[in-house]
Amino acid sequence: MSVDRGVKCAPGEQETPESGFERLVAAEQRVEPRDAMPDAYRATMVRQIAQHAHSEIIGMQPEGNWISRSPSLRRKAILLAKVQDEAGHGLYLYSAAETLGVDRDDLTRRLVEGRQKYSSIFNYPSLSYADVGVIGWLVDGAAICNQVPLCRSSYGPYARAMVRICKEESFHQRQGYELLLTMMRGSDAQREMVQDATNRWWWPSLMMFGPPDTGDAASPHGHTEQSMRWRIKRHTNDELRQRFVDMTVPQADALGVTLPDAELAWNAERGSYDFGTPDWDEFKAVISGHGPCNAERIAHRRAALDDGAWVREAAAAHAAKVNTHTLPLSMSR
Ligand code: BYC
Repeated sequence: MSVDRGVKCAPGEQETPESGFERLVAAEQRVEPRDAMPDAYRATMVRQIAQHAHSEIIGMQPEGNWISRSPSLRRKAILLAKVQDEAGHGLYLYSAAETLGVDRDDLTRRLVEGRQKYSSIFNYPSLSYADVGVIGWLVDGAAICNQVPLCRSSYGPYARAMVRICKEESFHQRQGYELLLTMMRGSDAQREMVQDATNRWWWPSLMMFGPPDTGDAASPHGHTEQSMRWRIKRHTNDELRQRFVDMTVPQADALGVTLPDAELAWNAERGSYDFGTPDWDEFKAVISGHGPCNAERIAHRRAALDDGAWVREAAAAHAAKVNTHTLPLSMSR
């Protein structure tokens, strides 16, 4: 399909699918499913959106672990709603991926067979109820930092899905912080639980932003440069990581917890916090399947897929029956 959203090529210039795509992106217009796009752009979008969708679905597990052991009915209702929101995010994202010509079932197979990644953060265990609060505060906080710029991502269906997801993530972050404030006003044992959870989730939260932009731990086949040219990504991984640290340090102070980094210090010259280096060897191990919970997370997802097969078959059979009854004869064959 040719590109015609008021983005015209120069007089005398011959329009090609490639130049149409480039002009669209340069003009900050959205690329829509029927627009011509380079195969590599399509493959990058499928990879990123699928990885994101898988993260939302696998991300239900660490918190879902605590639903039946919530300390009150109110906390249970809040957590249940939050985990359901993550399922919804997964569904928006799989739908966005499907606009690129891939199939959700196939993406799920690629996940359970270890052929597609999901966020490193969900391969850590949630050991106490304070983890529910810290996941909301730090993990959703990092997600917001990373995802707000994606609302301006060049691929239209992804950018639009991100607008709604970010609104819900902001709400999630506040519920986590509110839970932690309540625990910090409680007993010494509760304050210790919050500090312990903060100690365990801080460094993995910094790793969510991906490998560093430069240095030995940078990815040898990193995507940032190309993705920034295509306006999929708007900032590098390190820029967003810094933004997250700057945003979170005052929140930790207000809460009364210590972030587990001896190198954390305000740098007046840069107008930002200096901070230590995450353990990039650990990150590499986690994203290549060797984190503390990788096997458990995938086994759980695979079991849910197998256990739900009869539901999907029944739903498909029902849909076929309803369509046969309601569509005109010419359309029902
Ligand atoms: N974990 O060149 P890079 C949530 C991989 S859900 C695993 O920087 P890119 C939430 C990367 O895929 C949070 N793998 O890549 C849900 C690449 O792999 P390949 C999920 C990672 O794509 C429930 C290689 O490392 N958010 O918030 O330009 C409850 C090189 O990296 C990770 C999203 O998915 C990682 N952390 O940038 C609560 C956001 N980081 O190709 C909360 C959308 C990197 O070598 N995604 N890799 O196999 C993005 O913004 C980007 O894809 C990333 C990575 C910034 C994550």
